[in-house]
Amino acid sequence: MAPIAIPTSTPVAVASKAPAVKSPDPDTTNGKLSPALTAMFHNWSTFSFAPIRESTVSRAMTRRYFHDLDTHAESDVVIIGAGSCGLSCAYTLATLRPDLRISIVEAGVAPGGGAWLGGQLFSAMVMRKPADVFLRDVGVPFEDEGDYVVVKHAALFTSTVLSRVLGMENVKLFNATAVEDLITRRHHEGDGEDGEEGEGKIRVAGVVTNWTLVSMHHDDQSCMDPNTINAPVVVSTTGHDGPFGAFSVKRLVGMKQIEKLGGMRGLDMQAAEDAIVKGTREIVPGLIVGGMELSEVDGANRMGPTFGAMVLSGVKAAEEVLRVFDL
Ligand code: 48N
Repeated sequence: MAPIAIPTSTPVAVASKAPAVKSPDPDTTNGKLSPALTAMFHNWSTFSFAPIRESTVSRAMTRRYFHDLDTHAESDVVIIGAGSCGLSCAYTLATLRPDLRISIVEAGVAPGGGAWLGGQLFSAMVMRKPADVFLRDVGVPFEDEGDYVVVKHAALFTSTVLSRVLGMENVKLFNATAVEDLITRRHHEGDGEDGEEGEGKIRVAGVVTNWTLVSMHHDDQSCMDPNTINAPVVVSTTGHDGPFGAFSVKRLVGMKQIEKLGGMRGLDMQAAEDAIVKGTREIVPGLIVGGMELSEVDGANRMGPTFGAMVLSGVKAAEEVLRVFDL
């Protein structure tokens, strides 16, 4: 068999660095510290914190946390996974619908998923256009390289989206908390896809949660029952790898709601990103899947170290939620 002709790759001229597109100036004091902070310099000998009792700190944390647990026990939307897709969905949805009560459940202590670095531990993050539209909306500065843009450090993207999302009144992040199952209802509305009775078909109606450390030790501890969050719509963006990767779609196979997973295919940037964004959808009633978790159910290619599909899949997932709500 003739050897495969490998196209001789001509070195790509490095595009001249366009000036970084600056996000709107944050409300700094134009590079100066406030007078109150400046006054601290050289006055440490007389410095002292206001008095406090330990129980005051404990109550300040627990009172708020249990109030949030109580309030969000009934949420309008739960987003599983605070990676680049889940956070982009949360930003879009919470911006469009500040009336919706949105819970984000993230297994890691640190939200952000795989978006703290660009690829192979390099720090710059690449996004193909038109994903720069999202960066402008959120206010993430980037260098414009023509068909793609570069955020100088992936953590700049993730921390900016995180700060926007966490600053929104209608969003609560429950991190270090794993979704370890889905709340379901029998879905009797009409026939199933292939004409059977609705028997066996389910509608997702919320999530089952536990502290992640507990979820990871069910095999070596006696039963440690979970908690729950009811919600009519769940968005699952749990990624394709990691200890809980592709969580919800694997659960759907276990519940016989989908026959089997398509399994993520090899890396093909060009094919993968369009497929993930266009394929973001409601997989079973009440459950929308986006980001790299979708590659596992659809058998889409992976795209490697480019994140445009993650943010725009999050935007599309938000649109799918609104479609369900506006039904
Ligand atoms: O960043 P990920 O893993 O997932 P996405 O889809 O937001 O972004 C994927 C992206 O980082 C890539 O993989 C890039 C583009 N590479 C592609 C390639 O070809 O390699 O975030 C998922 C988040 C993580 O923070 C997990 O901790 C969390 O979801 N998570 C969960 N949180 C709560 N409960 C669970 N059961 C659960 N499972 C995962």
